[in-house]
Amino acid sequence: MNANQLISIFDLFGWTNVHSSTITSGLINHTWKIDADQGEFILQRINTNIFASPEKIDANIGMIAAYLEKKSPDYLFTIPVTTIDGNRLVEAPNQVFRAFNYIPNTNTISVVETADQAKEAAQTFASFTKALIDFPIDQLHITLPDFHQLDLRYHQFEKAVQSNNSDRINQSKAIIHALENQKNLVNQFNQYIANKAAYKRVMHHDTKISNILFDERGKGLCVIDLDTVMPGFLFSDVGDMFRTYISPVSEEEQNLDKIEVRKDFVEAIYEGYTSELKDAITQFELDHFYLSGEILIYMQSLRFITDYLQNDVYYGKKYPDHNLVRALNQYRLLELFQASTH
Ligand code: GN1
Ligand code: MG
Repeated sequence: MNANQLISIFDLFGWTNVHSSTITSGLINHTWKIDADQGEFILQRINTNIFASPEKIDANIGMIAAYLEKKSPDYLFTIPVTTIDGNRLVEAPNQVFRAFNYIPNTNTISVVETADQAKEAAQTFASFTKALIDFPIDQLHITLPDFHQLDLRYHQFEKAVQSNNSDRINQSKAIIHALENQKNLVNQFNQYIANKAAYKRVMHHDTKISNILFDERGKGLCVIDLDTVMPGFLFSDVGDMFRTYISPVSEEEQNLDKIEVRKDFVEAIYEGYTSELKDAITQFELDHFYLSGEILIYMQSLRFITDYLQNDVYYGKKYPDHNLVRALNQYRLLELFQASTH
């Protein structure tokens, strides 16, 4: 995307004297902070190779906003601003843009540094699901079909292993074997989703801590990055918190010896999440709380190695074996997490 294209997007929103700076960092979308005469905004480019139907995302956000406004008017929820022509989405080839008002005096956190932060984040995601506990869930669009379907992710992995990418398959023999040895998790996943006591809830599906806006005192104000908000099971949000909060280093860390499970952070997620959602959470969901972490960490390792075997088409790479290293990183985390929770 060149500067002129970006400027024409600014024009559609009616922004003048724009100063823009890149702020993230996600593997899929791109985000800018905008300072203009009209105020401060967050501009996002949605990758439509991955999110094929941005209008479904927008419809979900609109329905949820309308519901919350009626039922929980104090709940802070951000909805995209409109262009001069009254549109919340701006279409360009292979990409779609949208913008939000920037909420002043808020911070994001990129790495979970304290157990208190983990607890606060868990509470903030739980309160989102809690505020929507009676939302007519069938009205929500599925923005990414089968997103956290472990069974399907495993099949995609198997197919990638059977491909002709012999160099990369040779490079990743050990991790392929290790992942195959953990296939029992796929069975446990299938039993989980088939159980009547596993409720469908409004899940965020991307509960990394950078998807929360905090106030200056470290209190979670609201959840952001709502593209994957759709019906799901509790394991999705819970599991992705374990995956992304418990280790002092992220999935990007190449020195695997730095990966750790911080037990007090594991407890903090449990405390924060279950205390907030206590009236709704079922015994079944509690019994499978830690399994959620195994499912999501395992799934992420499968997804990274699958992408490696498919030449990095989904996640991209910054160095040659990037997705192999990410897969190994997540596998190490899985082993450590299993050792600490079994
Ligand atoms: C992607 O782009 P980002 O960081 O928000 C991915 C998540 C993965 C994550 C791993 C739509 O999220 O599922 O957990 O990368 N989102 C999609 O970093 O595939
Ligand atoms: Mg995301």
